[in-house]
Amino acid sequence: MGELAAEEHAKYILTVEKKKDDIESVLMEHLRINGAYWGLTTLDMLGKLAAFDQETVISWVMGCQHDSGGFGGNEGHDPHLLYTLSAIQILALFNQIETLDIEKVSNYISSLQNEDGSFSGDKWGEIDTRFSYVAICSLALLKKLDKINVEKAVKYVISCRNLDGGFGCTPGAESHAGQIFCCIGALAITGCLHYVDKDLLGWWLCERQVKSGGLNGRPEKLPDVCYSWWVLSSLIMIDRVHWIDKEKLVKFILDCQDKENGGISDRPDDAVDVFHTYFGVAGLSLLEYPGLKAIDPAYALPVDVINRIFLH
Ligand code: GRG
Ligand code: ZN
Repeated sequence: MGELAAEEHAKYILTVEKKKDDIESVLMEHLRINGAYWGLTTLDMLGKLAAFDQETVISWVMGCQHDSGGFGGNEGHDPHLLYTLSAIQILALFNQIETLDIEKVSNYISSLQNEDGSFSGDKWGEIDTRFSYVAICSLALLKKLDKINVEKAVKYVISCRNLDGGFGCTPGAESHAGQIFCCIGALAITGCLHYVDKDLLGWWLCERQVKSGGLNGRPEKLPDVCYSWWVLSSLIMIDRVHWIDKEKLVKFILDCQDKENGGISDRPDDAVDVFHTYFGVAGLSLLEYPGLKAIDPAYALPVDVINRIFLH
């Protein structure tokens, strides 16, 4: 199986960032701020964030902010909660949260809470537990959770729990590992994990491991490196990570590397991308693979960054 090609992965991310006008970058233009968060967090886990020009990134991120206080996916794009969290996370990585007008950003986020406690992603109103997580994580990083009704927000998340122990995007929607990460993350950050049946959910989550060692996101689906993040972080938050075979999962992730040119793909022999490179490296970090910075399973930022924010 070999080892993690750490140098190659760092080089891959640095070159992707520079190739701003190839076809993939054009297609992903609206996702640039998300992509920047995934890439920069990966570099930090690999101990290579210093290789990046901090000032250019920060001024570009601040240029993505809209008058409303929210951030768009790129300069001139409409604001959305998903991009707002990525912007805050990037600033946190560089110890630059103070650059923000915290009042303005937190007012934008709290304006998107609905009467039932749920959150809309933007002014168009789509509701999803992803947005509950993003709002709660963002406000916690800004130390502004008091701007929302946390009790109602938690109640809404709990209302999306299913009989199988998992969570979906809205009440009654099918359990999916990605939504489970969002709901468990939101409950972890707000100190409400006691509402979760950890054994039942832990059982559903550890059943996601298939023969190859990889994890899928729902029953009968193919394994994918990204679930090494969505499933594993959830298992850690509910204290059930010892229910999966860690060694087999490490092997699956390492088998998805392009060892020559860097990058990690969703499954062995597929094309690599920045997102799955993050998920692979973050999964290995959660599995305590040597040489990687530890990542916080709820905030999706390196533990030293989280400690800098909350312990000082
Ligand atoms: C800061 C870590 C972090 C997250 C921000 C965007 C977000 C909040 C959370 C997304 C959670 C989510 C729903 C992830 C799932 C993504 C995914 C692989 C969806 C594909 O689902 P299917 O059902 O694919 O189309 P499968 O794998 O089931 O074939
Ligand atoms: Zn994936």
